Amino acid sequence: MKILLVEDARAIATVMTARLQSFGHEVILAENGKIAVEKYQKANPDLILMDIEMPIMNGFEATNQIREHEATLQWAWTPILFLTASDTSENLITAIEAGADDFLSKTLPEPVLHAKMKAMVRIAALRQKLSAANRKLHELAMRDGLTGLFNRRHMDMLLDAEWKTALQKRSPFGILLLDIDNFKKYNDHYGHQTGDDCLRKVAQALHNATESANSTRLTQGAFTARYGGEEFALVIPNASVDSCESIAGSVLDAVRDLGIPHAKNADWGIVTTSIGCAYLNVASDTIAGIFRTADTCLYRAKNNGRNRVEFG
Ligand code: GH3
Ligand code: MG
Ligand code: MG
Ligand code: MG
Repeated sequence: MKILLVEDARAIATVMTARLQSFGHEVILAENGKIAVEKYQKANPDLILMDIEMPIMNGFEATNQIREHEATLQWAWTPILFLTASDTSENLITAIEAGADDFLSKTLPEPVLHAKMKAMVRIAALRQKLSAANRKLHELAMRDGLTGLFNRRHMDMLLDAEWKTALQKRSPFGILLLDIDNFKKYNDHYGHQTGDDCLRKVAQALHNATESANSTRLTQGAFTARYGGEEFALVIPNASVDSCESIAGSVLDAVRDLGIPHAKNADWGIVTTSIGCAYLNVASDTIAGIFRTADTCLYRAKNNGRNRVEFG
């Protein structure tokens, strides 16, 4: 374990450090509460052993600050054990109320300290497993299972924040809605499994085109999502008209370039898409409004013969 030991008395710190190291732990030492808060943020320890009386900042205040910081993070919780001179019930109550999880007497016999640390290792291991599982769940919850793109729910969440910023800064905003042409016929002709493969490939091409636009700074922070069924959305915050047109063109080409055979797609013989592109010089009104415009443009692209982009 990585243990942050917070103790101002040098003699105690030296003895504790030597003991903890002899149990196989890494020890980071802080001489007061203020240094402890700084080192906690940098080192992300598995356990904090916290003295109470210290100069500059005492253990109670340091614990408060650490707990406040954890409250701003997801899945953050570091066990804090107070180090006390005597193990009275009054000390225990004060420690817990200050946000500590337990307390240890500084005069604990070495084997008892060893045993306590073994228990803390088990908690640390479980904590790591839990936060890994939570991160994985969090990641899964924002992705569409078939394509791996952001799902609609996550897109709506990101959009909310992007739209707020755009309204505040009066910055431009672009939305692309992309729909695969004659996809029902594709499914009917090639089967649903092949249809799913096609959706994955189109999603990947869309994602790659977006990433490439972001990395060449054509767009900044553009992202894609599966909007529903065989429809995808590309959100382009801070868009210029030129960047919207350019990315719409490259997405259209990227899907064509996949060259996925589609015998029932007019005379093209390959999978193509129709794209509706809505653009605002200055974000205003509601996010629903710009989506409605993109949808209208998409319908126009379909009505005008498919395999094209329409702007609005
Ligand atoms: P259009 O060119 O006008 O867009 O015609 P279309 O056939 O693509 O449009 P329509 O909305 O009639 O059909 C969409 C099809 O997309 C129907 C549905 O079976 C298919 N689809 C939606 N989601 C999935 C999916 O997850 N997997 C597969 N294989 N097909 C899907
Ligand atoms: Mg002290
Ligand atoms: Mg559709
Ligand atoms: Mg379609």
